[in-house]
Amino acid sequence: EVEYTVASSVATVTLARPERLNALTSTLLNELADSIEEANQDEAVRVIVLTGKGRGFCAGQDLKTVSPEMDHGDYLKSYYHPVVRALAGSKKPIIAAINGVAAGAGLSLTLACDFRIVQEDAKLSLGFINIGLVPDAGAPYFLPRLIGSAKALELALLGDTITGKQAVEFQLVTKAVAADRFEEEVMDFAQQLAARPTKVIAYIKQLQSASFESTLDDMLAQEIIYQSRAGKTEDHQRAVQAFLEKKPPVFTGR
Ligand code: LHQ
Repeated sequence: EVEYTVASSVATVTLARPERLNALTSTLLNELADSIEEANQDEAVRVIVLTGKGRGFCAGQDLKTVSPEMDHGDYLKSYYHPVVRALAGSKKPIIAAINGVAAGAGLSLTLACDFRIVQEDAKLSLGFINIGLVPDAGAPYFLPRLIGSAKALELALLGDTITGKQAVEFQLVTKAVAADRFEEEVMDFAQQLAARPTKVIAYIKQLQSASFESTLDDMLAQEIIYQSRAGKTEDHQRAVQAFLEKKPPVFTGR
């Protein structure tokens, strides 16, 4: 239910139940967590793209699998949280390529990624409230951090659908792109990231992820640790050399 390919340093992880708008099942979520981990482990991979097969990105949990006997909390813990942790804990940059509708937990998963590129006319909805549920799959953590408390509450309580274009105004996404240019723009963006100093990207992500739970003293201590590591990378040392020789830097990720 998940397709996985690697080409030119980019791993593409594709949600693949197009007949159900890639609605999420326990099998799909297990495969998704495994694919993200595989990309994280593979040294040939420098960027991860998460996308959906067919006309949509993801319609959230497959509501055909939901029953009154099910404990939603247990389900989250078993199937969603490993995916959220794999995405949020990834040392490699992850781009959510939102190729169409993203609803419920489908939208939540994109919030745990580093970048969201969306089709202009895609429909985005937190939607949980429309079926009497609270936002989950990391959304209560990520959404207020991304767009601020008032806007996050607005999306969660109204459950409104917004277009990709409107999502840019909400600062919910990195950019919105016309459907006919979408795949090309995503791959260009991924290639640009793949050509950056991959180790240092990991350090930047780790450093920033500590920010909101830390004091200034904590963060100054953390920047000492990470800049010390960055200073020892081959990419940094070669880039300084290239600068002094008035050449463009070439980053190998080491
Ligand atoms: C679907 C779904 C779907 C099954 C479309 N399931 N079939 C939940 C519970 C427990 C624990 C953990 O957490 C969660 C997390 C959640 O994600 S809850 C939120 C679940 N998702 C939703 O409430 C969204 C429901 N779907 C929709 O509102 C619409 O389908 C959207 C806005 C996604 C797409 O609208 P359209 O583009 O108009 O497409 P459509 O509605 O015609 O859907 C196409 C087909 O896919 C259709 O089947 P059919 O046999 O009639 O062609 C839908 O029934 C099916 N489908 N979403 N989540």
